[in-house]
Amino acid sequence: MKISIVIPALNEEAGIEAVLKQIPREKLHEAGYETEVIVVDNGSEDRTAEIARANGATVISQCERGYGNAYKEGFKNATGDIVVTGDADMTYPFDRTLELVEYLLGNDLEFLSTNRLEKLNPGLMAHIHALGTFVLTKIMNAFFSCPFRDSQSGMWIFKRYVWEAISVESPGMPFSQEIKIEAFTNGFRCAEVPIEYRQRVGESKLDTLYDGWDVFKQLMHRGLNKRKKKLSNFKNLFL
Ligand SMILES: Nc1nc2c(ncn2[C@@H]2O[C@H](COP(=O)(O)OP(=O)(O)OP(=O)(O)O)[C@@H](O)[C@H]2O)c(=O)[nH]1
Ligand SMILES: [Mg+2]
Repeated sequence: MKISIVIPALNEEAGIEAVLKQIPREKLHEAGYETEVIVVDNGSEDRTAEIARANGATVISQCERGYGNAYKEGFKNATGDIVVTGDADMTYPFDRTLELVEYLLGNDLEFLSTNRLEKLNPGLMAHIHALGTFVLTKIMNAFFSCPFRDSQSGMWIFKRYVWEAISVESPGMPFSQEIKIEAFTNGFRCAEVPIEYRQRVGESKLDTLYDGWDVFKQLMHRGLNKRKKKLSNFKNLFL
């Protein structure tokens, strides 16, 4: 069985080497998995691509900026049976890839997301981001009856055929909640597992106001559309 690890990166020269070194490729190999590591370089102006290549990753270029655009290009190039994702900034525990993959397979799951909030060390995420994530997650839960507790987590472990069966359009940060909504509402066997969220290396690319608004807008748009569709199935009849 083959695992594709897909990592979007925009100017992450400070963290990319440590992220790639954290992936337990030998341990995965010993456990019988073939691995490929794909770094999607999203138009970096620093040495991200060069460092990634030197550390054994296949580097793919996506010139069109955006977190979602980067993932779409990465998934298009992934050839594994299972895909594992995460940021290029040391916040996600890639060193636990084997356990996460075995959790997916052992529980007969198709899409496993991760929850950063349950074990969160309060110093590691800005209060505004933690609060924003909590509120956005509650809205997502209400609109789609989907029980994820961290709608914004960027580490997912899933069977690649799930990606081929769903339609995720967001070019930017809303991609993260959209992939979860799509996997869940299309009936795939989903679950969520708590992970340790770690100290970021390098500068954040997240624009709290712009990205927060973008994520909120996409959620409301999708949620209200779904509601409208449901209501349009109801006919007002007159005798
Ligand atoms: N925000 C953003 N991230 C991108 C883009 N292209 C690639 N990325 C990568 O996507 C990942 C997510 O961006 P981050 O800046 O870590 O956003 P975040 O995780 O919400 O914020 P932090 O908690 O500060 O890390 C990182 O690996 C980025 O390098 C882009 O256009 N915008
Ligand atoms: Mg990050």
